[in-house]
Amino acid sequence: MTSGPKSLEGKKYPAKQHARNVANHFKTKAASKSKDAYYFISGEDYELYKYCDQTKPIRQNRYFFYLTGCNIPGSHVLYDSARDKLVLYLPNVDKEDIMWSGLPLSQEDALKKYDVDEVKFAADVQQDLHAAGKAFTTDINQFNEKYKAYLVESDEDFFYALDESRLIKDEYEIELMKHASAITDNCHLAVMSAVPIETNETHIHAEFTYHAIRQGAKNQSYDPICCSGESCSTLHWVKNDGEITEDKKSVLIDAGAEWECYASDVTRCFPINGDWTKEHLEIYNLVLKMQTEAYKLIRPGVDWEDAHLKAHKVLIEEFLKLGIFKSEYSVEELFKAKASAKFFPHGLGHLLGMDTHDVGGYANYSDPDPLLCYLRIRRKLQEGMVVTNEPGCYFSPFLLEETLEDPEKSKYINRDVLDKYWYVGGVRIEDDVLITKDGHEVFTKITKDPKEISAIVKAGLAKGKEGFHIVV
Ligand SMILES: [Mn+2]
Repeated sequence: MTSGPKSLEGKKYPAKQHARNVANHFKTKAASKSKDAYYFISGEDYELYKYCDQTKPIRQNRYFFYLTGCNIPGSHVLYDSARDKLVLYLPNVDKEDIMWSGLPLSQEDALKKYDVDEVKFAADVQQDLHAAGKAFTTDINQFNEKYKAYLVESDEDFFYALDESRLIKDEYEIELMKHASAITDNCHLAVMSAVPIETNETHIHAEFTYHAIRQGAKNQSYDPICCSGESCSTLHWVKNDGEITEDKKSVLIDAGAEWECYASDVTRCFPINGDWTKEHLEIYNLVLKMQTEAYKLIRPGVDWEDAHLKAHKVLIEEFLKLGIFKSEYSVEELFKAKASAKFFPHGLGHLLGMDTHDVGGYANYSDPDPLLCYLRIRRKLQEGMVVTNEPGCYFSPFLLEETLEDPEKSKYINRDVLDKYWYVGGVRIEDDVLITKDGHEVFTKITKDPKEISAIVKAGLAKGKEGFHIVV
């Protein structure tokens, strides 16, 4: 699977339609400002490390990619909305570069490859911008500074138009994201299957990225989060260096491969020796129920907050059944007291696209409500959005310290029951979900059934260390 999805063969990334979508949103938001407007965005370019002739890794500017589908460093794009004309500017051809890096893409081939009306070179940018007069851009930076006399940066309405366009994924983007998810499924399966050679969190990180690169995905959507035991309670644990000793019992891996600048973001948990402990399985099933109940609400028109708060209610109900919350309190009382906030401190999910936490969610991190302040989508769901459904439940001494020390907050909790769960650390289950006309479609196919997971881990263990090639 080192080449792209078959369904996209012979098709172009729909850059022209993206430019039109931006223009439509811009018109609706700011009619006079957007009239006959030009948009100009510079892509990322090579930069050297200080005192060194080595280049920094490049992550393409997402707004530039959205309007071109082009990953060539040093390119620019200009859209003339009045004439509906999209021009891609490739970097000037430099003979010395050819010696080191080989022949660049020709103008003719670029025109065949990209969905643009014309392909020019960077040397033409100045005169074209001069003819345009003014052009909206995202920001003035090191790649477009020499054109700043022509550029209008950081316009709120222009950003709004870009972000509202990126919010709704078209068929081409959906195929890229499904492909990223399929690669990620295989990587998670590989990680679950290779426990004999995973005696440190680093090995899990290695196994995941190795299998992503083998499938042609050279970039990860974000730094993989690989934890075991109590480190599973740290939401963005990226040290990934803990020894995975038998006593830790639980593993959590949150990682996703990227395909052509499009992300996947998936979390799975499994027991180290294939056998779930009682407490680990109880929390796993609880989180699975949170996710299942949230799925029942995931369709166009539903407020994301409602799905998120539903997941909190499920956590409260299950904590009452497990005895972690005292049975003298009702679900409603516990919900009003926001007693679940520190056990499920993040949001149910976020938008997913070119960015892992994609644009257009309008989070409100200063919301005083502890149940909502980290929720990254504060709007109704619409067809064509891609979101993650990722409830979690954590036993973090750091997060719970204040709750346990405050009698008003700790009165809901049976401390002796809670104490049995610290070693689990945390459980999160995360899948990538497209909002469809009538409901949703889940991209991620890797199993989350605890019995199947157990069987996969055990089959790997049965192979023993000798079944794998490892460098010690
Ligand atoms: Mn996520």
